[in-house]
Amino acid sequence: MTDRLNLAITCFPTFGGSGMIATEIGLAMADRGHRVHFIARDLPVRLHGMTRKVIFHEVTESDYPALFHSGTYPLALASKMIEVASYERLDILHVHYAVPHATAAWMAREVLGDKAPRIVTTLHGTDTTLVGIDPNYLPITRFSILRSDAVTTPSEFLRRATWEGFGIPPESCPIDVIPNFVDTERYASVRDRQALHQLFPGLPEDEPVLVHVSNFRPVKRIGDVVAVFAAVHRERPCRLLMIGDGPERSPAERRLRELGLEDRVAFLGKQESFAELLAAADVFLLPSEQESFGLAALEALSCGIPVVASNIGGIPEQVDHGTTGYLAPMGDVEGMAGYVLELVRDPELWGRFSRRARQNVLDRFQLAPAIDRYEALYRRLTSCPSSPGGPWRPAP
Ligand code: GMT
Repeated sequence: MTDRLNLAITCFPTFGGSGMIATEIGLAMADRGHRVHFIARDLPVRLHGMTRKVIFHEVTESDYPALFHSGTYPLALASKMIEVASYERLDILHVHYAVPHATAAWMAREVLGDKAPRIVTTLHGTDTTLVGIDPNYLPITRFSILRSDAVTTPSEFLRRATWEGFGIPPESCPIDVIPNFVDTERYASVRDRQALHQLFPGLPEDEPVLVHVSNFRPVKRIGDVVAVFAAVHRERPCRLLMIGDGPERSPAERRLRELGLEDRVAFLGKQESFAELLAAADVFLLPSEQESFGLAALEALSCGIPVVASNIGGIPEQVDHGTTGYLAPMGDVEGMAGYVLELVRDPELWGRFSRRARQNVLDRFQLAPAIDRYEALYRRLTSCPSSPGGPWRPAP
């Protein structure tokens, strides 16, 4: 084994934290001299313009309509994994999001036998807390997690939720917590209100701008984002910036029209880059029902923007209540609105939160130490002898 690892990453190519983290890991590993492949349905969003650093393998499904009622993607993915692993002699296959990626990786390993790369599965949240534990997928997801050579989660919360949700005794599946990270240079605390003036023409200097970024799924409680904004606006005129898209966007736009607040809100849809907008805003809202980590909140904190969020999942592991943001019980929109008002009414308090938010990210959530940990994990696995035709960990 040479020092240079041959690594393949599988992730969802669309907008969303798991794909972003997977892409950043791949790019950082390439910067460290490793040979990096991506195996995915499409070029991951953050790889646009970066393709010369890595090798991209597109997964293509065949269309055979008379027979296939639904997607054969996991089979096509497993086949592509087998192909790439065989011809490229992969050391590591790192899959992000268990459903269906960990299962495709397990299928590939079965075919490859002792030529299989080591498989790392990073769980991201709904693959454990929602989709993975759905009885329609639970047995195969549980099995695929157990058959991975290593499993990681971005938070302590998700580690526990995985053991509990799948009924896995911790000793039969050690899980490494490697917190998500952020590029602190890209998400910097350079405040330029000018960035907001195009979106909100005539925006007064002292008018607060609240911001939310997500995939607008029901777990994000977009209705609560609107309700918090409306409650704050009653006391102190403000604006709301909504970045991302998904099924809850239209209902939110409808509700804002009913409230007569539509002119005070900008919906930007999916954006490839929005750091300068985050940095120019005042408070980030994340009233989610589920959040294994909440990467968007970390990006806001990195820009020095205090976060007001629900006190659930992995959020308290990165947002310190009363120090870098405020946490309230899920659904407590009045409480969250009260916290936003505290912050926007008191510039000194806001400044303290902002400085500590940035510092906390610099101290705990930088990219390089996280990449060190993934690299050490890969090395640990590749230095471990493989038991013939199976994982080196005890079988489930
Ligand atoms: O939030 C989502 O549904 C998207 C999902 C994803 O695949 O990107 O996000 C999950 O992974 C992110 C990256 O680790 C985490 O920051 C999010 O908290 C997590 N979402 C949930 O747990 C709901």
